[in-house]
Amino acid sequence: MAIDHAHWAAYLLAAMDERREVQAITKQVDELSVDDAYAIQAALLELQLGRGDQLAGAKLGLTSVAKQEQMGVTEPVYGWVPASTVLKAGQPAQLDELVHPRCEPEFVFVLADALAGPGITANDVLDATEKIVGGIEIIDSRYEAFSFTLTDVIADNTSAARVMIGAEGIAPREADLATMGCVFEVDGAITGTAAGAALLGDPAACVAMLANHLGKHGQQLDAGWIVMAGAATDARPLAAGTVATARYSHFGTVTLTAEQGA
Ligand code: OOG
Ligand code: MG
Repeated sequence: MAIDHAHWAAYLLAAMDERREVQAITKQVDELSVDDAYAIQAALLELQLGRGDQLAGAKLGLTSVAKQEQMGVTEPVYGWVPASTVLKAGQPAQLDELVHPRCEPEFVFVLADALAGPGITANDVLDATEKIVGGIEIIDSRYEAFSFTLTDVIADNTSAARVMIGAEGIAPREADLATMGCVFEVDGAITGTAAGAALLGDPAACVAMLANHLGKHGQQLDAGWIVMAGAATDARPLAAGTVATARYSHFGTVTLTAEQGA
């Protein structure tokens, strides 16, 4: 039977709004193709933009072995960053707005120019990049037990929930992206360490892959957007009082805290 994209988009938006887990879509339909999953993701974004949100950027996910092994999904995925999900520096995450959040460090590209695939290379990405900064993303799968297949997580906008971007950045060719490092600490304990090369060998190549993926759908990465290249370590639970710190070799330290909320 044909997949009703609008239905599943509304299903996921309700889970987000009501902060509750829902059953994975693939447990309820015979087959969910990658194209159907991106169509649901697009319909979900339309619903969010339709009530006044704006696009602040895009993201890759599952671009590192650490993440692929943690989630049991072995292909990269792409999603959107609504402006309402970008936290200001120092702004605590409110747990009452989230389902079962996790946090992870991100290398983030800030684009000076648009990137429209096909044919975009890592070099093109560097040419179009204003700066690269460090960040921490909060992912919050809307699915039960944070468990999903490839197409489920695509439909769910790749678990995107919040992101905090650090203030310190570097020019795109100021450092070797493969060896730039990140130490991720949660409540003072080091939970992961990684270099840029953890992201399919080159974070800029990941961004190129995203531009080329969007090109196939007649879309592009816009000037001024932030683009997350994907977490280089596995994600950690974010509970009330958690302090997550990502210490980067080139972008200083990004600290995220979580509060229970109202
Ligand atoms: C999917 C989103 C993955 C990343 O950086 O790998 C992601 C998930 O793990 O829930 O954002
Ligand atoms: Mg991520």
